[in-house]
Amino acid sequence: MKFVSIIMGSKSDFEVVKECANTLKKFGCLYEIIISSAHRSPKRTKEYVKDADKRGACIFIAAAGMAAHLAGVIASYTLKPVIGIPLNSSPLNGLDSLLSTLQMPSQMPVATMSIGKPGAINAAYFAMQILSLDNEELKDKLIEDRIIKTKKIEEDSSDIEVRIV
Ligand code: RP5
Repeated sequence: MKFVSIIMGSKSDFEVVKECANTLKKFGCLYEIIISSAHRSPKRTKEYVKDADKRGACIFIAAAGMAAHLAGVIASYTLKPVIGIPLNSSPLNGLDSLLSTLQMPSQMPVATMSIGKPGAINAAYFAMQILSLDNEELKDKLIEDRIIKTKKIEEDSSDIEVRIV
């Protein structure tokens, strides 16, 4: 069975990471979610990734703050795509986790999203866009979602817009 695996570095990350899980849920996308840290529980992280990979995880989403090595470490244990969510859990406002998630060496990619909640939601969308390559039902749901968003912009604008001519 195919599923998306979400891993976060700490319980304190859940408030933001649940936005990712909720987005996948909204589209009926199967996911697992666990806490495991690249630094505090490296053995658990390695074992979980290898096991989830075998059980059908087709995309890994890694969310971490501070010196955020979680996504990169996960990428070292799997060939499945890894999506990183840098979190704003430090006095550096997430710039530290953004750079440590994003700046991977050559030949070890991590698709890094924006910091915090927008990144958590985008991670789910990015994962679903990959899955929709061979899932017509999911693709149709994503197309419908785009249509709704476009209509909303037009409606919002029509309430306030002023045009010359
Ligand atoms: C990272 O350190 C976690 O991903 C979290 O964002 C940050 C702080 O963790 P806690 O000290 O709140 O557990 O590993």
